[in-house]
Order: sequence, then C-alpha cells, then structure tokens
Amino acid sequence: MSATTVLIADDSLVIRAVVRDGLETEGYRVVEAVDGLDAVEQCRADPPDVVLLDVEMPGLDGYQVLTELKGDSELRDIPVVFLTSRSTMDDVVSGLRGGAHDYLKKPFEGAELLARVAAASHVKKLQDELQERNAALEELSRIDSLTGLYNRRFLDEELARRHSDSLRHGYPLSVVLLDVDHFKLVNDTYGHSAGDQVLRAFAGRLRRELRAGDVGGRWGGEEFLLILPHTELDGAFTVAERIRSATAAEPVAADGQSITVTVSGGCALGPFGSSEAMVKLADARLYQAKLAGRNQIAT
Ligand code: GH3
Ligand code: MG
Ligand code: MG
Ligand code: MG
Ligand code: MG
Repeated sequence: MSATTVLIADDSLVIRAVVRDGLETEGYRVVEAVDGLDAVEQCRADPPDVVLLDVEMPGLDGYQVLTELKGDSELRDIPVVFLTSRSTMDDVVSGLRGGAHDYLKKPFEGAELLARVAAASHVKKLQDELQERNAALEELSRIDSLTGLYNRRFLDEELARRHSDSLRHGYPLSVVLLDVDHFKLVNDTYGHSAGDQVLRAFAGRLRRELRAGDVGGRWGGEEFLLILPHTELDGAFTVAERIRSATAAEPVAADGQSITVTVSGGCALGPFGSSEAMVKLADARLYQAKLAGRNQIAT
C-alpha cells in the first residue's frame, strides 16, 4: 500500500517546513500548496488523503478552499483539518460547520498535529474501504451468479440506455435473443448440474465471440440476450450464426459426459418503439426459428 498523502496548504514557508518535517518522520508523503488556488488545483490533479488547511492565505482563503472541495464529488470525502491562528469559538464552529473534519490552533504541538492527522487519515481509509465495497457490491448486483455474465436487471437498464442513445444519435442497434434448444431434455437426460455446466460453457462461448462494445448476458433460464450497437441486421445475424454454428460443432464436457446442444436465435434491428418492443420482436423471430426446426437464426 502506498503512503498516506497529506497536502499542507499554507502561505507560510516556515509552517510548511515544520509540518513536512513532522509528518515525513512518521512516514507520510507530504505535498505543499503555497496558497488556496494552488491547493484546489493540486487536489484536482492528484487527490491527497488528508488536507491541512490554513485559513488566511492570499487569493482563495481556507473557507473558500473548503467550499470548493466540498462541492466536488471526487474531493468531498477528503478530510480537511484547519490549521490556523484564527481561533475564536466562531472561527472553530464555522470551520466545522463548513465540513472540516477537525481544527487545530496555531501555534500547535507536533504531537497533537500527528495525532489529529492520524485520526483524519483513519477516517479517510474507512471511507475508501466503504467506497470499494460499494463498487464491488454494485458490480455483483449486475452479474448472474451461475454464468458470470450480466444479469437480466443490468441488461434491461443497458438496453434502455442504448435504445435512447441510438435514437438520439441515429445509429443502428440490434438485439439477438438466443435460446438453448430442448434444454429441458438436457436436464432430464444428464441431470441439472450437467445442465448448469452446459450453460456455463455456453456463457464462455458468448464472452469469446462478442466484440468490444457488444454486450451479452443471461436474459433468464437458458435464454441469452445480445445488445449490438452500431450493428445492422446482417451483422447481428453474422454474430448469432457464428455462435450457433460453434455451439453445434463443439460438445461440452459436463459431469464426465460429452453433451452437444444447439441454440436458436432471433434478431431484431432498431431502434424503434421501445427497448421492450425490440426484445419482443427478437423473441417472435426466435419462436419462428424454433418452429422452423431449431438450430437456426431468424431475422
Ligand atoms: P425449446 O427448444 O423450445 O427452447 O425447449 P426447452 O426445453 O429448451 O424449453 P423449456 O422452456 O421447455 O425448458 C427450459 C428449461 O431450462 C427448463 C428449465 O428447468 C431449464 N433451466 C432454466 N434455468 C436453468 C438453470 O439455471 N440450470 C439448469 N440446469 N436448467 C435450467
Ligand atoms: Mg496564512
Ligand atoms: Mg421455452
Ligand atoms: Mg430452450
Ligand atoms: Mg427458453
């Protein structure tokens, strides 16, 4: 893990040097800003973990710097510790009300500075962990646990986004609905766990066949949806047909058995109507492919 970075923003060279000295001894990485504007710019360029902030500085003062940081969603969680000789109760209260994490009066004791920076840095670490956990949870909430592909929830949202984007920018958008043929028979013949492995293997194939920019996921059960932006119907057919023929050609090893499945597909070209209407058309064509004998793609 990299060192905790503390930005000291103070127009006094002496204060900056004293703070740097104390913090570096404790293993912090210290960067300096010579005034308020410099502090804001440095935070934007390379966000520190903690900001030590003087109040009286030329240009932007400390309160204004704090307002800037709190107004920036990327920077608002950085704990700010005021470091100032303005030490009336009003000063302290307005600093804290403005969103400062802490307030340290000049002249300060080195040991107290270190203790307060350590507390601020601890808060920042907890915040970072929380943020990482939230990001991981959000990622998980889009993923189908059996196949590792995007799930229905994400596909619904993503298709709605692509649908309106393709309407707005006037580019073609295709969707393909793929459905494993006679999958119930696979489960009945080889068992449910073998069926699961077949679905996983098919998901792996989808992942390999899709280009960057294409989105594929599990629509439900043994059905899979492809969202293909900037793709006409013949392009969608080509992708679907490649997946279909590879699936029919390569048996899957599952539970010590070699299982060959086929898939049928329906393609729809949009944008038109709604994203739901596009899937509905793809589903109607999928049904045609099933009726026509399965193991084929209908457009
Ligand atoms: P068709 O060719 O008309 O699509 O026939 P089918 O048997 O594939 O279609 P049907 O809708 O009758 O059956 C789908 C089967 O897929 C039934 C269901 O139990 C099975 N299935 C759905 N989700 C899963 C899963 O996660 N794992 C396994 N093993 N089977 C599943
Ligand atoms: Mg000053
Ligand atoms: Mg069915
Ligand atoms: Mg099926
Ligand atoms: Mg089905």
